[in-house]
Amino acid sequence: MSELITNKRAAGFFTLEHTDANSAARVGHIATDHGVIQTPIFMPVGTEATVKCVHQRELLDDIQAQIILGNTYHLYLRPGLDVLKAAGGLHRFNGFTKPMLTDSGGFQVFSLTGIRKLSAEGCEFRSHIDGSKHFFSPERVMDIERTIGADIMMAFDECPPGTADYAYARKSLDLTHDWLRRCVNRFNQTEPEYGYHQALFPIAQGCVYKDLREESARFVSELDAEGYAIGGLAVGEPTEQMYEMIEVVNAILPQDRPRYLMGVGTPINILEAIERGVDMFDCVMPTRNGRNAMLFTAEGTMNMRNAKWAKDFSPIDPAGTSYVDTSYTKAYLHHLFKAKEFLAMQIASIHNLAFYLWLAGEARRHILAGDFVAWKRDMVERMSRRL
Ligand code: PRF
Repeated sequence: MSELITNKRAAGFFTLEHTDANSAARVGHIATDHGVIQTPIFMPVGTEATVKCVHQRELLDDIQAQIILGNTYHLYLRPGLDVLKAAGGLHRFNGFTKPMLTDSGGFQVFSLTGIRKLSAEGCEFRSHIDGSKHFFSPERVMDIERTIGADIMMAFDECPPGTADYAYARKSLDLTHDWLRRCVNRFNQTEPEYGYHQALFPIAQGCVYKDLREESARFVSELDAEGYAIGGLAVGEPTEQMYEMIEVVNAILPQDRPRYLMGVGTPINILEAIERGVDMFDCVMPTRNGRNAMLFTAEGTMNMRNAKWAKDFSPIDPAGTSYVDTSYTKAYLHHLFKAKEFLAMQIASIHNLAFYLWLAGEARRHILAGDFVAWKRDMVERMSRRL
């Protein structure tokens, strides 16, 4: 048994406002010292202390982001802890005044296949920037996340590939649970460095194996954390298995704490997961695919490099909520992508993020209105089209 997480806020961190009568979908809010987050929520990814191609003003006013992500691995390597500490933490450094969450590096470090060495103690890896050698232990990662100063810190875990066999998954889960115990101990021994509260979210793993997922969900639930994450999904396993594992884990996680599905996914994945009781999401898809000319809309996806848009002078997305949707035409955005203009990537990133935030907001509205399941069914069908 692990030590409980003791370094926690006295009053309510998460408030569950409403649960859908016809599904496991929920509406709630999370209170942080940098503001309130209304759930379900999508969190734009700001790996290197910026959401790529997007100004803070667009994030806050236009996209209506309520929380963004940072990455421990990247921020530790660059700008480095000395700079972040001198700045007074990540909020002061990048000027984002709303809540932030840092992923632990558990995922990034493990994508460095070939330049990492895993042991019970932690993970040695080489920097993708200059090849220098570094070591992440659970204790070190907690200390780094304290120095970065996000409102929500993620535990250090191992994320095995979706194709991992049972023996590997079993061994990996034991390691993740052992690291989690060590994260909790270090978290309890340390304090926030900048005077505001930091929450620690454990991550349930277990690949696609139901018994391991149940064991992990029970293990993390006993920590009495302020919130929980589901890791190790959308890493190469079939989508139906991902949905099944979400159901298995959410049946065990406490109802009164937020659940965060890490690194997921398409707009359809997000609605399916909301229906199964997930509250928080992050994914590089809206920004990465956007930079690659792919736009998500309520009526389906569009590849803006396609010649069919060359003379389409209709707005990018007449129903879109962002100013870019109605200020620019499809033909113009097509031209910008063909010309490799930076503005193309900016417009596409802003559009896609505004769409993801709109989608999460609409899900929230329909859960409260009691017609979420029917709305979701219709949206999944509409969004499946290729325009
Ligand atoms: N662990 C961590 N970060 C993550 C994941 C994980 O399993 C995933 C998996 N989809 C994305 N990001 N720490």
